[in-house]
Amino acid sequence: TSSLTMNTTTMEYTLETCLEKPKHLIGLRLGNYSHVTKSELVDEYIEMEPGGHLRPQNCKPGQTVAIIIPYRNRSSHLHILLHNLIPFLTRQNVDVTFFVIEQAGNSTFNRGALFNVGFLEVEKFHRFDCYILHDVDIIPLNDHNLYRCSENPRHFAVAINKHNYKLHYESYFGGVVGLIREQYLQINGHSNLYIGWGTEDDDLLIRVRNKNLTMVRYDPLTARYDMIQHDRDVGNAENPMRLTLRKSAARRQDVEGLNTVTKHYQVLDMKLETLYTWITVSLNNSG
Ligand code: UD2
Ligand code: MN
Repeated sequence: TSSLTMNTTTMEYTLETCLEKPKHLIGLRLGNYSHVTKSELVDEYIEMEPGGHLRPQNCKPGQTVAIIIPYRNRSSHLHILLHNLIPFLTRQNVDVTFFVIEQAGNSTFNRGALFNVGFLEVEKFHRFDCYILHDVDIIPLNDHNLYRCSENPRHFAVAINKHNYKLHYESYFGGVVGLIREQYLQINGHSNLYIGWGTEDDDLLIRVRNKNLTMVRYDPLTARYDMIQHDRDVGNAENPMRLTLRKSAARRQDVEGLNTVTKHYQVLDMKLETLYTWITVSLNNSG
């Protein structure tokens, strides 16, 4: 059902603003984990526009959303994620663009730095209202979990299968988070210093709280996810420095992060594909 209104002076139809909570949401469902190829996705989702842009056809969206996915060597997870997210976001009437930020080579993976790189590179296309920072392997199950930003930073991935659909711990901030552009700038993004697995998500919440921002969550039934089961990747070993680094999180916040990431990376390639904008970067994890 589209919501057209006619302006009786100009005799033109204008689209009405999308409802905050669309009527055709369906609630909790199982994820779809069947194997799917990139070309099958391209064939299935003809509504995708170059660079991975999806937008509501029947109403005017309230905000523009960028979904940033840190990535290396997880194509099957990426395809499953898109297979679930595209119909999910369509039902939610989200104006969204997908960005995959791929770390090149075999330097140790740095999830935090990749989000900072993603934010800066995405800004060159468009200043999105809302940035959703999304693991490649985690599937939202309830479309009442609205992929939008509000005045407070949101932790989306509250209840994950691997933690029996319960919040892992009170200050857990992993998996999927969302912030408006101004807030990501205000907190100076992620730390770039977490090289390898772990604790960069805790550091991010320390940054949020240190700027007196309040993190919000939906209830666990709404914010329910499945993480596709996987082993630890080669090149993403547990970071032995992670707990030491966390102790200085607040002190480092303003001097290290989004404002210093430019010295850590180079863009090697950028492609506007049907399903996403793909940005390949080399990271040097020193200093
Ligand atoms: C947990 C958190 C995650 C992050 C991580 C610690 C959940 C659901 N997720 O994930 O947010 O805090 O711990 O760093 O609790 N990736 C690649 N290729 C690689 C390595 C990583 O694409 O070789 C990306 C991918 O988007 C992946 C994410 O980094 O989802 C996190 O890595 P993980 O899934 O291996 O770590 P996990 O599940 O322990
Ligand atoms: Mn994972």
